[in-house]
Amino acid sequence: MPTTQTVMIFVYGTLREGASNHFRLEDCELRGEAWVLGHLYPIDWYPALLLDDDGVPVRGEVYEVDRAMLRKLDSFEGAEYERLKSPVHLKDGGEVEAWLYEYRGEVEGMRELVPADWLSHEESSEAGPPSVGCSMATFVLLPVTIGVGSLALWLEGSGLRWLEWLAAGLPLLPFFTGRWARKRREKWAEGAEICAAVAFIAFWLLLLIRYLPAAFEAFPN
Ligand code: PCA
Repeated sequence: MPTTQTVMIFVYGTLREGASNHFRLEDCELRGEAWVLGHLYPIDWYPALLLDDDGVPVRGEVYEVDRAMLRKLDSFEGAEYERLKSPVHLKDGGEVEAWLYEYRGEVEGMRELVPADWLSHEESSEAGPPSVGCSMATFVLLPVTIGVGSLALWLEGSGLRWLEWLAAGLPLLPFFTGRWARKRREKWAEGAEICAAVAFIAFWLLLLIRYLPAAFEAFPN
């Protein structure tokens, strides 16, 4: 029977047990509490880590995850972070090589967190994850876009130009709300992006239905 290969990952921010994104690691095996040397900054409702041998111990946990989970986490963390391998010190002694997400953005002028423990910072601050507003908007906009598009097709030729313009412009909205959901790192961002893509595809299909017969009529052979 094929066994799934697992790798180790050190988490120090919202993925930690008790923090806002830990649900993403549910079912992954905890290898233990751990720390790396570096600096921790509160960027927003999530932190940044910069590795530095002259830094302070940044607290976190090591988990065992499979490759599929690693890919999911990569897509969630996005371009703001780079996943790299680093030596990590286990609290119970010993050192392991683990993946971690180092921040790639700007931290200049930002106050460093000392002690470098995101969990106690998240508990004591108001810095909760963003609401799911943009994702919700995208979910609602999907049926609205398809509905208005279909209505415009159905009432075609009735002289309702504004309805055609509305049908043409609406797919842009879920496209943007989906992008914003991702930018804000909302919990349902993946679902919102899928909805935005479906709205876009539906838009093109409606366009095809609308204009393809006319194109065939223009060029019958
Ligand atoms: N999530 C990753 C990196 C920063 C964040 O909020 C983590 O918890 O390790």
